[in-house]
Amino acid sequence: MGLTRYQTKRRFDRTPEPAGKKGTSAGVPAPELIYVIQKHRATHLHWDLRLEEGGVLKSWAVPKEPPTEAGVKRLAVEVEDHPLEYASFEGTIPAGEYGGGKVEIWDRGTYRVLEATPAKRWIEITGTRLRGPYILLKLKPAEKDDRNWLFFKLKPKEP
Ligand SMILES: [Mn+2]
Repeated sequence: MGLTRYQTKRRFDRTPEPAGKKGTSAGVPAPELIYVIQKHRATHLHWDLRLEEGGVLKSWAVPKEPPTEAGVKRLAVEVEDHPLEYASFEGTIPAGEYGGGKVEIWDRGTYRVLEATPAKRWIEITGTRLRGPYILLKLKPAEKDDRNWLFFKLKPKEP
């Protein structure tokens, strides 16, 4: 995924520059990965954003409804990784258990990585409610244990 941005900017049938061997091949988009958001009526209603990464679902709890349009920024609190099978989970976690409350799938589909660093994910989401380019941005990248991120949609030409 490190070369995706380099490769998408160039037409390797027209430039003598190397296409690069790592990452995806020129003209071939990054693989489609699991994207899901579960609405979770726990003690505090929130939306769990989950993105397949490295064989698990990276997860963020979003306290307000995730944005479908550019211009709305949401706090997204990083939580523990979940197993891939969790993407299809719906049901009621019993009261008194961790996360007790109703879980329902609010949106699901796929996403592609456009650029990823430890403090940033620039992704293209193909869901039903959420579609298009989104950013996850760590608020305090220097603080390793800080779990607060921002989640927002980009206008088509950004960044
Ligand atoms: Mn949750």
